[in-house]
Amino acid sequence: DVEVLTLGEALVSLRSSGPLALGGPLTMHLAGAETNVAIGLARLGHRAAWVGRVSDDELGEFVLRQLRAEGVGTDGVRRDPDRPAGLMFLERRTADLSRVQYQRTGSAGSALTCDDVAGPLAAGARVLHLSGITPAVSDSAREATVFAARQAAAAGITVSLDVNYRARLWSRDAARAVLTPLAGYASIVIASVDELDLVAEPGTDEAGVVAELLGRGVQTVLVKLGADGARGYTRDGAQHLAAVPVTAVDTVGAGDAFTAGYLSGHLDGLDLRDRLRRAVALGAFAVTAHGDWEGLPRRDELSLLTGNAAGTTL
Ligand code: KDG
Repeated sequence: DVEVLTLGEALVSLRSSGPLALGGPLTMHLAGAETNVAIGLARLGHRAAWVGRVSDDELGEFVLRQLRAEGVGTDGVRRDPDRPAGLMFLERRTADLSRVQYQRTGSAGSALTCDDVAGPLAAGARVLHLSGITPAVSDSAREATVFAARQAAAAGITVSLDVNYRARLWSRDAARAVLTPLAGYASIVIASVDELDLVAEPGTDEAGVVAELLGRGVQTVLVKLGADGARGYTRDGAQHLAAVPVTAVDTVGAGDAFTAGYLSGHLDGLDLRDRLRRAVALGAFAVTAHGDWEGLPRRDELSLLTGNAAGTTL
């Protein structure tokens, strides 16, 4: 039985080591916010499953192989014979600046439907994790996301929503119009500071957004602060946890790692502080390694960055 079910679009990410316009070698990785979360959870030994459509070609095969290798459940994955894989180019423009370019319009992943998610949802899970990226990729994916949230909430499944605003996919107003009602189904809402007013009235400050969400039945609001750690809010109060000091080489995927760590703590029955501790620990692992999820820890590695000073483990 599945502990965390998630759905969305998996992308093939092609990473450059220099300016894209100059060509040169690209390395191929699996990307996608929801698959990142599923992998983070599976690495820690949780039963995580991902639902989505992948292309019926070698790129779809690549996505499936990566997920299977990481122990993510793929029973609910559909192969789409008519549509290509969604691509994401990650251009390392300078050592300090990376740029994203998508080729995902009309992709297999964007063709997700309510019908694709109905079966896996009916099979049950403890948590359904959604991100604000999926409803941005197509009308049918938006309908599938809202359907999944509604079904899960009605079935007593804990719904987790990471706002994950992607400016290349939709405007803030379009996102707010979908994500604010969607948050009403969620028990856990995760956002960075600049995403908070996408689940509330525009211009609402952090305290106002938190009060509004808790008033609407959300149990926990998590605010990601990057190198400053994170804040967690429940009706019982607020907690701030500092980030783990590490050398960041690649921040892509850090938010998904944070979410995986938090959900892992939730599944393990930890209190808010210890959930946040695990969340920031996973965020630290993500930023210290290249790739969205490649550096995430197995359970026996959880204290690797926090236990001792950095250095060589002999
Ligand atoms: O969180 C990292 C993701 O942004 C990345 O893997 C790609 O899902 C992705 C997206 O749509 O931007």
